[in-house]
Amino acid sequence: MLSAETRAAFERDGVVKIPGAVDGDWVARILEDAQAALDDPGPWITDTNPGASTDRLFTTRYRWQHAPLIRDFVFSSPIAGMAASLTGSTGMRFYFDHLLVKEPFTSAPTPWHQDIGYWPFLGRQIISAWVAATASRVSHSSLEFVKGSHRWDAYYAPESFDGEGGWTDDFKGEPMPDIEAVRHRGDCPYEIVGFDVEPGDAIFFSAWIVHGAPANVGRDRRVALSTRWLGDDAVWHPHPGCDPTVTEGDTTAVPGEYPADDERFPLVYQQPS
Ligand SMILES: O=C(O)CCC(=O)C(=O)O
Repeated sequence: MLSAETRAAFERDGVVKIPGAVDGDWVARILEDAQAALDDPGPWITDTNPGASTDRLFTTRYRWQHAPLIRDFVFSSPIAGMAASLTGSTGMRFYFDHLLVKEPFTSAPTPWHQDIGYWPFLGRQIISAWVAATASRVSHSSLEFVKGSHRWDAYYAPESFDGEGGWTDDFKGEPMPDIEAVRHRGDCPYEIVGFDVEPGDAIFFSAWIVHGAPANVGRDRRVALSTRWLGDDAVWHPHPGCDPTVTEGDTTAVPGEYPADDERFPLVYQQPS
């Protein structure tokens, strides 16, 4: 159980950092898994510079059913319980894993975006846990957030991380405001907060918060494992332009209803009664 202060900060800001959320063993295993994933990436990847050791954003997702580390991490790390505590949810179902590697001198930022439009779900208790496996400063591509934007009445169109389009193009809706264009202006309406991280720190954030990450200007690889979690109020909401890793044909979840599909979205945490 996290402190009342931490939970209040999450409710207010839409994001909190939990220092040392996972221990060094998990960190070592995530780093090992990242190398394995670069060598054998799986079907759901973004790769801006295949094979390169610099200037490359590589992501792979939805590996939990066959990658042993990811499976162990989902079911045995403390992350699910923390996600429940922060959202005030009694249960936490798992949605998917997303490993993100930014090689040294990666010029492309992670674009400002809101996660919820990418996903076939709606609900306020949907949360991500981005666990750093390497130290990273905001100036070296750690995450930034528009504080409080999870409370905006907004549902923005997703966009691809590599700028190449793809399944996100099918979404018809409001585009993300150009946060970068105004962030340094005196009249910028947004309060932007970034988090420097050490290995094992976790940044938990609402699926509704606007976030991104600058380029990696450093000499070090940046590695993080983001896991996505569904709380009690999540409902299945497939729509054009949403992530095709799990589609309507793959699940027993019913549109507009809680996704009680133990195979696709396993219940990993249940608050003791
Ligand atoms: O690691 C990054 O650069 C972006 C991560 C992100 O947007 C996420 O986990 O939702």
